[in-house]
Parts: sequence; structure tokens; C-alpha cells
Amino acid sequence: MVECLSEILSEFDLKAKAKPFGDGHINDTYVIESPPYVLQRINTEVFKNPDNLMENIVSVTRYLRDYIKKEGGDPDRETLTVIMTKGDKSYYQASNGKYYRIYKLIQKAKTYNQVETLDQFYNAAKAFGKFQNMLSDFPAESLYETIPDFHNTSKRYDNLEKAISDDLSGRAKDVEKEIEFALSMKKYASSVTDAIAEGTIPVRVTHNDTKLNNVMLDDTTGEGVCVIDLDTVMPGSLLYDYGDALRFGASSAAEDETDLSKVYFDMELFESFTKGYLEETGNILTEKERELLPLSALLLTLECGTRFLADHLNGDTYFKIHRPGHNLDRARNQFKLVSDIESKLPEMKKVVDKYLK
Ligand code: ADP
Ligand code: GN1
Ligand code: MG
Repeated sequence: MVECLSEILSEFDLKAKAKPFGDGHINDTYVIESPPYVLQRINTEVFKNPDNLMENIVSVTRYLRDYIKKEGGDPDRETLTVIMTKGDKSYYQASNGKYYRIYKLIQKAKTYNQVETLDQFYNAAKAFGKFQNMLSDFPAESLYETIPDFHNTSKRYDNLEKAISDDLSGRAKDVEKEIEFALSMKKYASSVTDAIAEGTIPVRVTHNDTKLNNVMLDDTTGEGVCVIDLDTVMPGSLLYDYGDALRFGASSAAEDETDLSKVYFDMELFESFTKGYLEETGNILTEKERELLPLSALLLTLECGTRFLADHLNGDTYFKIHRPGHNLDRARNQFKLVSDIESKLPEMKKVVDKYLK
């Protein structure tokens, strides 16, 4: 049940019921049946400035709307549509102090938590690549950084090291092996940020959270319809989008699978995604971006693993958990994937070279 539901809906001039929806780790999402809308409580522990966040989303979705219209597409389906309040605001702070927004529901399309076919992942890659292209002329400097240093892996390591020394939940002694593994991989942490600082990797407008369940695929054709979850659209590296999508989608198992013998980096899935993503973006890549494509999958998986481990040590305050130890399970799973990716880097390079023009 959504707190203050009738108050919130009345602010948007609506009357309806709302039921929980989706599998995100961050916001609370509900579906409203009539009209078909999605109601979300914005997680303000994670997004400290909802006003700036919504300004980003409104400007990006307006830009995408115009772009899609010009291309003859259907903007109501191919990008998110923010529903305004009666007072023409993009969100509402209810009397419980929490922040809510409403989007049109994208219909006849779904998100997936795990890839079911190679084609599906190819289609997801095309959608993320197209998203990158559509925003290539969007003025990056006009966007707020909704989470500063979001993909600065070295800073994520600083947070992990702080979590280890604070040991707020008293769990550090039980996860020595995981801590040791994370620290042994620190050598990779600054690979992309160093290249950005040197100027060999350009900063582009990127999505930064390209999980498979952040792209809606058409129920009939299976093709990508709409990239959603735009909270982290910010200036970043294209390698973050490519690497993070592989982290989640090219795994043979779910992100929280506890039987680690089932968790490996699937080279067929890797190839499908690489083909789709490079078909869309291959012509814009710099030399250094090309070189770092395989490593970016390792980097983003490592970064996510360190974040899960830090959250476990901090007492599970960031990611939603659904069972005790859930963040630790996720961290172990990501670290298993990191090891597997590391052993496959030479093979991955060959695949990337095959699809680079
Ligand atoms: P989180 O930040 O928690 O991941 P998301 O914005 O990704 O939140 O939403 C969670 C889930 O809700 C998505 O994976 C998707 O299944 C569903 N969802 C979100 N927005 C829409 C929409 N406009 N239309 C249809 N489904 C949506
Ligand atoms: C979160 O919001 P969601 O579930 O799409 C997180 C990502 C992580 C991901 C791990 C804003 O994504 O960075 O990679 O969980 N989003 C935020 O599953 O922190
Ligand atoms: Mg999401």
C-alpha cells in the first residue's frame, strides 16, 4: 500500500489504485491501471536532490521526444513521459515527506531479469546503443551529476576501505576472503578514469545503469522499445554503459545466485551484445575506447561487487535486500564473475575486434 496514495493521486488529478511493480534495487515502483501509469517513490537516500534529478529527466525526455518524433517514431512508447502535477511540477512531495513522480506505462513490452535468448540481448544492446546515439548532441554540461563519482571505481574502493575500517555491522571478520579478493583487484580500478583524465576517452551523455531490466523489449517482436530508469543519465563514459550491461546480462546466472558453480561469463551472450552495441556505436569510438571495451566488463562487475560488499559491511543501507546476507551473496556472485572475465579477456578482445569496423 502506498502511503498518502489518494493525496498523491489527487495532486496529479487522478483517482486509481496502485500495486507494487518491477524489480529495481532503488526506487519503489507501483502500477496504476487506469490510466496506465507508473507511480514511483524517488529514493532520496540515494538521490539527495530530487529537484535536480527531475530537471535532468524532464530535459532529457523532452529532447528524446522531439528526436523520436522527427524520426517518425512513437514518443509515448520509445521514451519515458513524465506526468505533471496540477501545479505543473514533475514530482510531488507528499505530507509524509516523501517524493513521488508518475510516468506513462510503456505497454506491450517487458523488462527481463535474465536473458532468455541471444536475440533478446542483441536487441537490448541495440536499444542502449541507440540511446547513446540519440543523446550524442545533448548538452552534457546542462545535466546535474545526480550521484557524484557514480562510476569512479577508485572512489568506490575508498568507500569499501572506509566500510572495512568502520565495520558498522561487525561483519568484517566474516568476509575476510571477499575483502582480500576485492583488494587484490584494485589494480584495475582507475583504468577508465585515468584515460578520461588523459583525454583519450571522451565524456559523453551516458545512461550509467544499463541493466537488462532497465530496457523494455516489445512483447511481439522482442525488439528494444524504450530505455528506462533515467535517474543516472549524466556525463560519463560509454564504457560504463557497455560494461555494466555485460556485467548483468552476460552472466549465466542471476545477480544474486548463490550456487557459484552456476555463475560464469557467457561468451555467446557477450558476442550478441557486442555485435548489437557496436553496430550502433562502433563508428564513434576512439582508439582508447576500443581498447578498453573488454576490460570495461571486468571493471563494472568489480565496481558493483565492491559496492555490494561495502553495503553489506555498512549494514545494508543502500540496496534493497530481500533476505539476510543478500548483499554478500551479490558481492560473491560478482567476484566470481570478475575472476571468470579476467581469464577470458584475450578471447573477448578477439570478439570485439571482429565487430569493430
Ligand atoms: P529502480 O531504480 O528501482 O530500478 P526503475 O525505474 O528501473 O526503478 O523501475 C523498476 C521497474 O519498474 C523496471 O525494471 C520496469 O520493469 C518497471 N517500470 C518502470 N518504469 C516503467 C514504465 N514507464 N513502463 C513500464 N514499466 C516500467
Ligand atoms: C541499482 O536501480 P537499479 O536496480 O536499476 C544501482 C546500480 C547497480 C544495480 C545493481 C542508482 O540499479 O548502480 O549496478 O542496482 N543503481 C543505483 O543491480 O545505485
Ligand atoms: Mg531499474
